[in-house]
Amino acid sequence: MSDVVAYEKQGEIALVTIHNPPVNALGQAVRQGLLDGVLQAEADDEVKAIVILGEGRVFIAGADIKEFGKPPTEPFLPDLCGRIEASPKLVIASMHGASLGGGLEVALAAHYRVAVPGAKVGLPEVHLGLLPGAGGTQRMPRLTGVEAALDLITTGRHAGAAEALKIGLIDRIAEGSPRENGIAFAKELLGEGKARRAVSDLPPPAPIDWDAAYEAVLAKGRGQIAPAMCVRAVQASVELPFAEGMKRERDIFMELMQTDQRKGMIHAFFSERAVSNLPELKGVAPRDVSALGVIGGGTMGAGIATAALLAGLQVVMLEMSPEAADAAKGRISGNLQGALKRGKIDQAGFETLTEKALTLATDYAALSDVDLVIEAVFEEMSVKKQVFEKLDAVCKPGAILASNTSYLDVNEIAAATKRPADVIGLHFFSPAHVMKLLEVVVPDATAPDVVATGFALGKRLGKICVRAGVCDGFIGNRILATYRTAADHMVLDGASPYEIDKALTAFGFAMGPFAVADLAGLDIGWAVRKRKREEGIDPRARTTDYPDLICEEGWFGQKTGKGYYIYEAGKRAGIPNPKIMEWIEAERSAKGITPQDFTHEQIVRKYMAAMVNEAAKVVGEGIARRPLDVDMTLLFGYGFPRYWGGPLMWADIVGLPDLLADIERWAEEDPFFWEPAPLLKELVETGRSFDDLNKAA
Ligand code: T1G
Repeated sequence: MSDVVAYEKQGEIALVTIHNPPVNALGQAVRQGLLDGVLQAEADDEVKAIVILGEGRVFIAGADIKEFGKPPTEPFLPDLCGRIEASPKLVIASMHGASLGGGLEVALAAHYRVAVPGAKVGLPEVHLGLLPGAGGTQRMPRLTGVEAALDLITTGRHAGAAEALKIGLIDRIAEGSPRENGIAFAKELLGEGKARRAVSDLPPPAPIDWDAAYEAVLAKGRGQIAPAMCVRAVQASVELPFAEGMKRERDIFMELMQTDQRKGMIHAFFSERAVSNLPELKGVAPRDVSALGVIGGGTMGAGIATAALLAGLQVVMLEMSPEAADAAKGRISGNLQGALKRGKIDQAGFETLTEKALTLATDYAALSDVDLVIEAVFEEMSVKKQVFEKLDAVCKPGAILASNTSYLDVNEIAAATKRPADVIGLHFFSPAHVMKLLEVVVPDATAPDVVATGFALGKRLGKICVRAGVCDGFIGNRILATYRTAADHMVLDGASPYEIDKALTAFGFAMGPFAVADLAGLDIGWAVRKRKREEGIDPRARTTDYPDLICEEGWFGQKTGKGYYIYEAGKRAGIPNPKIMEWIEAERSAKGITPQDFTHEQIVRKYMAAMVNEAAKVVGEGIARRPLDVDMTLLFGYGFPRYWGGPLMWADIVGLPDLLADIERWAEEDPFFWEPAPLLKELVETGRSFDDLNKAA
């Protein structure tokens, strides 16, 4: 047998065990080993049943995604599944951990399936821009019916063992090890004289209104095509004989394999794992963090405290008065109620977290023994410096002092302490217990193990951590400021905020920039504009006046019921606020601008070019380590459509030369805003892509 698949005989039962860490992915050697194992068992007359199982923490995580994009090698997975199913011996899959994608498809090719109680199953191929390509869309409906199959296949979600049993995906749940369960189930089936049961021989399920299902899934996918194509594959499982259904599935799979969305989503899959694998952290041990201090119990501080409590940390919440501390506790309890409702914690857990794990304090001395403190106080440098001076005085040696600032200079904050090596930025995104992005902002003096601790804490809180250098806005907010300005410029030049929002939701954003601003609160942008005016704005910068007029009316968006949109009570979607266009038209004429028409394509192109150009500057200056770091920041902090993989993967897909040419053309009119990024020019000159930089990092 191969070194990734072991063969063993226990009396009349053959055990074929995959051992391909870390997740038993079905690379070519594993597929060959499985085939050889089945053939070896079939050649042995004493063997009456074959058990397929996985060594390690999962059964099989699926096809080997690292093989995608390379020429397929035999045995092809669909053929292997067909061959397993055709075996004259009884084949049992004994599952544990994750059985996903091709892994579940191998199990569906078996005649019977047994799983441990904690097993998870799923066909998550849509998250890679694909569909199950080894019979999943043909076999699953025969076992579960169309509705349940479409739910799992089009969402890619995982189902637990109990649900899998209920819908007929597995036959048995057993408490033993996969090996024990497989042998016991095989003996039971043999003892009862059970026949082989090829799923493909089962009758096709009842049909549904396929076009309605297709349209509904397409609408839900917000531009993603794979989920809708899954409907057509499942439709084939009902309307065509099995072999023809398999061919239809294969054709759709190969079609999706060629799409940009498959490229973008696989880039996202590997990048969300690679983004926290930093060379400089290799071998650097993080400091232990079990008790966390949080200063400031407003929305951000309460969110951070909630995330820490849910991750099992002790939390000391410091506020300036007992009343403020109680208000903070109220916000945290409210957040935890949400976790309770979603089943993330039970009632006992809720009480433990709020009554035991959380300590309220109003005196800095309460922080003397915590391992790490995160301040989330008012975004004013003088206030931050006072806080850090006090922390420096009371916190134990080795305690890490972190700021949640979203743009202030963390070098300057560190310099206010005697322990700059222990100071770091941990920039959470609101709501901090929900948003997955954490920018780990690294000032010059910060010690490597403090950076490692920031990443370890972020991972423990379930975050996607991105290393950021120190600049105004770090990675995400700096890039946001630029593409948001591009939108404002387009408004001055003739596009309406509402057309821009529509164009970008059609591109794949959940919301356009103006609807997002209404959601976040227009006063936030107002404060940033005031700060930047105080700091001094380059006279070459094109500025817009109408946004301030909206705020001067006290219209801050959803929270005041009016902003770019008017929000009627109880309705999330607003209707355009007519006053806005009046102000915009007045400003255009005051500035002598003749409004031009913008197509949705032109809006997206300009908006994205601004995003890419600033992102290229952020990478070129070393604020972001690699292009993938920017992609993950925009995906997990700013709602960038995942099926593009991120703005710099989008740029690679659409082509850097033409993008640079557009930017250079726009720079002729506005050389200050559209100054081409040196890195973008260098990549175009050398014929490289942003992804080439990721691979070289
Ligand atoms: N192929 C290759 N590498 C994989 C992999 C896969 N399928 N799954 C995980 N890895 C790597 C991952 O990149 C990481 O590598 C390491 O394993 C640990 O992963 C024909 C076409 C199984 C739930 O989409 O959901 O089958 O960073 O950190 O948190 O129909 O991995 O250490 O170098 O995520 O314990 C369908 C994807 C494939 C499942 C475990 N299957 N994987 O989570 O570990 S397409 C999937 C996961 C397919 C067929 C189709 C998770 C996990 P590194 P990890 P984890």
